[in-house]
Amino acid sequence: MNLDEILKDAEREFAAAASLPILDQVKARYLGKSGAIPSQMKTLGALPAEERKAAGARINQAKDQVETLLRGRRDAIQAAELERQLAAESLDVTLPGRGEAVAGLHPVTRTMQRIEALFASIGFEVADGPEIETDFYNFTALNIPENHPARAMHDTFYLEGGNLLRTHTSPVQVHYMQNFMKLAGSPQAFLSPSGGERHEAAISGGESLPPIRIIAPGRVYRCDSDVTHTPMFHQVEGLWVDESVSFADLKGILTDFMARFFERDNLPVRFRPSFFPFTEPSAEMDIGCVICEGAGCRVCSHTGWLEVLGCGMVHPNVFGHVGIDAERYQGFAFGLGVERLAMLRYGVDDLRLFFENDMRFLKQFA
Ligand code: 2U9
Repeated sequence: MNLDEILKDAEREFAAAASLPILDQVKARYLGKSGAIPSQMKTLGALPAEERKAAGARINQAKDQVETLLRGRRDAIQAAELERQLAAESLDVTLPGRGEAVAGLHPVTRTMQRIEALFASIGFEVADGPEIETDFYNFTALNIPENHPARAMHDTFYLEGGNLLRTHTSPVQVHYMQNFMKLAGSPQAFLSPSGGERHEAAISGGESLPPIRIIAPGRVYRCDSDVTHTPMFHQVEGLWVDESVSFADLKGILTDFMARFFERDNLPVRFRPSFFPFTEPSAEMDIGCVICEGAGCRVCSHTGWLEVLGCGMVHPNVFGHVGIDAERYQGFAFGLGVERLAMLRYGVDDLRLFFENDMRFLKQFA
């Protein structure tokens, strides 16, 4: 084959190569070890010496031409590929946006944060503690001795080894008071057990203890599941201990809290006598129905009243378990269910909605 034919064939084959891998195959046929151009080189040896130089120069010239053709075709293929890619990835910045999905907090979290903010505004500190507890912290320290019927009432989840899932957040306050008393007797500067307020000197002998003013929000567990009960729910409990805390303080603080929580200036309230092992006296607090304003509806069972929390003065036996002198200090405590308050505030009529994670429900609170 003469060089002109080789060049013509190369031009045609390069032009037909549609992609870089195919182009490489064509290149091998012309410039590869046993390709057309090196094969021509090998024929030089058979030529008479005086013709060899000129023939060699012609073959080199043909090789340069093949390489130029190859480069040209490679550039063209690469440019076409880039063009295709740019067209595929093109972005029309004039199109209307799809909109950002807005994240939101779960209504129970929002309710808990609202409760925390309202109590923080009157000087309560937020305390927390473990969800796995011992019998002592969940029951005994709260004046619920072994074999007391109240233990059965709590439908406790027991764990292997004897620990349990806390049935209320009250153990948090027990831990807090124990740590508080440990710090009160320590010779270093006195920090509150959750690291909040700072009291410069250690408390000794006849000096007064600083007040304890805490709320304990968190998950609690009871082996109970039906339309109005879930095995896990949320509580906020509160505790105020000082030398002269009275039932009147309890009524004032809780009445004001409910009015602010439900944004009602003159929210009717009433306290009914009740029983809890950890408080004496104990009471249940009702508010005027926030759904029907007291007229009577399905939510308040046509009574005009809604039960919203339990409360009372801390039982002296509870103080005894944490080493606080019940002769000198008094305190009030309360406990409420967060889901219940969330249902009343948002007008949700089915507790189970809080646990299903249906976006159509949750989106309404974003
Ligand atoms: C300490 C001492 C006393 C917390 C209290 C209640 C009354 C109460 C219920 C409300 C609805 C639980 O979620 S619920 O089912 N709670 O009625 N809780 S007094 O008393 C305490 C806590 C800690 C050291």
